[in-house]
Amino acid sequence: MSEANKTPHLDPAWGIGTRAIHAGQPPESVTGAVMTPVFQTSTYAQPHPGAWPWEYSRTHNPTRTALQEALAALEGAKHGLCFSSGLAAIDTIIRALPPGASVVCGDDVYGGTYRLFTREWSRFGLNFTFVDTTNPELVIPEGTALVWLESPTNPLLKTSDIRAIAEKAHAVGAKVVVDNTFATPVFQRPLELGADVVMHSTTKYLNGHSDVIGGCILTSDDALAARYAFLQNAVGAVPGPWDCFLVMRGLKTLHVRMERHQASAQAIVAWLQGRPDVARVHYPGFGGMVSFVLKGDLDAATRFVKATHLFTLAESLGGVESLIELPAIMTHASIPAEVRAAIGLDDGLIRLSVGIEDLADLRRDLEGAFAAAAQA
Ligand code: P1T
Repeated sequence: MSEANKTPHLDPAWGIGTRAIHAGQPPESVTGAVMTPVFQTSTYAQPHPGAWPWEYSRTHNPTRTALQEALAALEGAKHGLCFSSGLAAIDTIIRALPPGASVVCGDDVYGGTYRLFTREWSRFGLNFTFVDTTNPELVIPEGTALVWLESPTNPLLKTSDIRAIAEKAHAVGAKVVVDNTFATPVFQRPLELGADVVMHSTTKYLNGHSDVIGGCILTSDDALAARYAFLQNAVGAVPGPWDCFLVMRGLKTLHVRMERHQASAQAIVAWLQGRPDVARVHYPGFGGMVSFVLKGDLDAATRFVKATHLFTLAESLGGVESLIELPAIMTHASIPAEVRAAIGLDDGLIRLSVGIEDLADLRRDLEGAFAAAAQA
């Protein structure tokens, strides 16, 4: 082993920024390349049949391994596994359950999560109950196998007491999964709060540049990790090495980006709250996501989201560029209207992913949209 390889994969003393830049990513052993190479290969030459640790890239790929170790280090997990999308990661967690298992799920989740649970996995005899997990009186029934939390939620940005819910869940033998996509490990590390599993859509803040679809699962539970690793290989929803490289590259600035996303989001929230034409603002106090409701009808909200220029009208979130959307019509359209109404997801709710452009320019862009919305 060369001098270059003395860099540890992970020093437990490292903070979140150092982890994002170095964990799992020592200089490469052959050339000393500082950046983990893109091992763009499907297979590996073996000196003897079965005698090589690398056999096939669905099973293992060094670029993916580096990303998995980096992501695990960020969440304080022993194990990390990457998937071809956030939904593929979610699918793996549900697929790992026994037939007939019962899942308690937060009532405000990404529309694609709701669709996968209700329209696909329920066909195989799994039971999903949607509840308000922000309710301190929440009861986790005996026989629950899994509690699924988004905190903050998409798109209403509600937060749940992960520690209290983990205690209640564990008392009945249930595992707790937190979709930590909105918070990122910069602002919240659910495993430290008692959750068993964390998942992310790496498509969002972790990659941060709106050019990759990906997902990951992070856990310190050896048995669950072994089950997920089996499924990663057996089902095969793996990301390619180039996408892994891009997420790793994006990760290196995660902590710096998140500070700026948050500072700008907080400034925009304070400004929105002071406006007479805003009926309601949702913000959990941290992070870069904001949602709000205008005074006025759905047409006004539609005029608003069409009038911004820097805030691009698009699904997704968490990139350096600002995005705007109407969840009821776009990201959460697969949730039936009566279910959306029951949880307070108004048709006119506007969701902002506040990017890291200059705040004054973002404010001016929103000013223009308020003016356009007011012109009936
Ligand atoms: O898009 P994908 O990488 O498969 O991740 C799905 C997903 C999972 N969890 C949360 C909290 C998410 O927000 C998403 C994807 N969300 C959007 C595309 C969106 O605009 O809300």
